[in-house]
Amino acid sequence: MNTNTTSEERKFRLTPEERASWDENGYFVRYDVFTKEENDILAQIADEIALGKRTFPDYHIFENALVRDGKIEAQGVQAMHNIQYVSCNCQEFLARTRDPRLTDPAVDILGPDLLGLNNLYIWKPPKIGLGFPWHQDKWYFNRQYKTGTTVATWSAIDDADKENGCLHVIPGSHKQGVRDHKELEGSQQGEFKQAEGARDEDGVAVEIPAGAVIWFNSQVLHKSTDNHSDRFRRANIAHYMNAKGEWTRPEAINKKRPPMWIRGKTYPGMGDEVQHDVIPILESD
Ligand SMILES: O=C(O)CCC(=O)C(=O)O
Repeated sequence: MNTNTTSEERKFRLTPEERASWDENGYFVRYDVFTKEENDILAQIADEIALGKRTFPDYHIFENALVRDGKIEAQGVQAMHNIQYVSCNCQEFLARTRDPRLTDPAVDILGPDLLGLNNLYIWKPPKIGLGFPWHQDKWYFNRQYKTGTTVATWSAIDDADKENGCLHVIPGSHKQGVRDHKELEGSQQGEFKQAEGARDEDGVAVEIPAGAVIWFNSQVLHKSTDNHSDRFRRANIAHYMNAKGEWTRPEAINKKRPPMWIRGKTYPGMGDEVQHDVIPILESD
């Protein structure tokens, strides 16, 4: 792929307003990015994984903490990691992660050569779906990758609002560095620790309809709330970094989470480890 596309050649490039919001607030929203039909395909695959109809490694599935802790009896899945890496007889998640509708704006922010980091599908079920505490994804990424800014895309599969547990952000918090994160007490989702000193009163709820996408700087403090509604609140989250990033601890590479080639060139820093295609599921998985 030609890595030197100009801003004019990228159909989905950032607008000046989006760039201003990115710089000032650390995020922006676009509406009608994906159609219902396109999102239905991803939703169907993820539903089949959650309901055990597709083979998928257990270590990429996070159970709902209420179910895990025996507090309720219900279908237990809350989130799935890295569907795009793992072969579940589908390429759709990988194609979505590389879709220029998501990656063109990321190129404007990070440059032409992109790798994909963690990818998450949150299957927040009606009534029991749990929220996540205030955190910064960059706190996690810094432990694995030496890189500058990283970009998150949060694609709404369902309408997301306060009632069903939409994303909340603290505008401008990307300018304040990465905070310490601490373990939460009690029955909570295990995925994210709590950022120190983040206050609910500084946050805003980012309510968006299905098909819309939020791009946010991974240093932005964000959280989500529990799903109190009768509706699902499903979202697909894909993260991007500049391909010149390197392993923070090369001797302790977690082989289950290699970065994924997205577009442009790769570089020696982690060249051999970059994943270009889905990983076959092994017997031991
Ligand atoms: O979608 C959510 O409920 C929270 C997602 C989140 O915090 C994240 O992906 O970092």
